[in-house]
Amino acid sequence: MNEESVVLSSIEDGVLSITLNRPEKINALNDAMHLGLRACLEQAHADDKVRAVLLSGAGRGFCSGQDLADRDPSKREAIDLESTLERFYNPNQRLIRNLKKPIICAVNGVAAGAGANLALSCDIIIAARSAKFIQAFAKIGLIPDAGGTWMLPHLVGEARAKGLAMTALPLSAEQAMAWGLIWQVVEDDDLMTAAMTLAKSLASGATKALGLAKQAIQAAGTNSFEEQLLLESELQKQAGRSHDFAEGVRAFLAKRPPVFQGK
Ligand code: LHQ
Repeated sequence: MNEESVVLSSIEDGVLSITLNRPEKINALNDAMHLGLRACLEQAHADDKVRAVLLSGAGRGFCSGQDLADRDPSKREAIDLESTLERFYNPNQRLIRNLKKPIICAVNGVAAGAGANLALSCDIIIAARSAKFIQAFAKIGLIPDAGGTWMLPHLVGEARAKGLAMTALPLSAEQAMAWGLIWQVVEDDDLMTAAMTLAKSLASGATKALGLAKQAIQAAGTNSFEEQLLLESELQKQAGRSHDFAEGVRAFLAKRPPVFQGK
C-alpha cells in the first residue's frame, strides 16, 4: 500500500486536511502511514497557502496506534522500538509541536496507544461524544510513547497521568474534556463540520500570531516566570512587526473586519 492512499490530503480555504485512511484497521499506523503523514506535515510547514491544519481519521475511529501486526516480536528476530520511535513517530510529533500554524484534531471514535498521543499533540482537539482515549500501552507491556509521558502529566497532572498509563482504561470524550485533555465535545454527526468551521476560522485569522502564541505556551512547561516574560517580549516584538498587527489595529479603528494574511 503506498503512502498516499493511507493518508489523504487536500487544501480548502487555507486549511490542509489530513485524513488517516486505513479504516478497516481503525487507522493503525504502519510505516507508509507515518511517512505519508510526515510528507503532509512537511507541506504544512513549507506551504504559505496552508494557514491551518485539520487532522482526522477515516471510518469509525481516529487511530488505533501502532499496527501491531508490523511489530510482532514473535515473527521477527529483533524488534528495535527505539529505532521505530526515532524513525517514524518522533519526527512527526516534532513536526506537529513545532508547526508555526494551528493544528486541529477531530477525534471521531477510538484513539488508542500512539493514536491517542498523536491526537493529544495537536493544538486543539475536538472529539465526538462517542470518542474514547485509551493509553493502551500497558496492555501489551509498553510505556506511553509519542510524547505521551510528557503531554499527559502536563495536561492532567501526575496522578491522572499515572492512572491512565497504568490502567489503560478508556477515557470518555466527556471525561477527557472535564480533565482538560481536550478542547470540546460535539455530537457525533456534527464533528467534521464543527472541526472544519473552526479550522477555516483560524486559517483566516492572524495565523503568524497564533503560531507565536503556540510557541510561547509550549515553552511555559519548562520556563520560569521570568524566562517566560522575556520570551513573551521577544515573540511580541515579532508579532508587533507583522502585517497582521498593523491590519488588525487599522481595521479596529476603522470599525471594519480585518483581512489577515498570516504575515
Ligand atoms: C489493529 C489494531 C492495531 C493492528 C485494531 N494494530 N490491527 C507500539 C509498538 C511499536 C513501536 C512504537 O510504539 C508503539 C505504540 C503503540 O501505539 S502501542 C499500542 C498499540 N495499540 C493497541 O494496543 C490498541 C489495539 N487495538 C485495540 O485495542 C482495539 O482494536 C481498539 C480498542 C482500538 C478498537 O476495538 P474495536 O472497536 O473492538 O475494534 P477491533 O478490535 O475489532 O478492530 C478492528 C480491526 O482493526 C481488527 O481487525 P480484523 O481484521 O479482526 O477486523 C483489529 O485487529 C484491527 N486493529 N487495532 N493497533
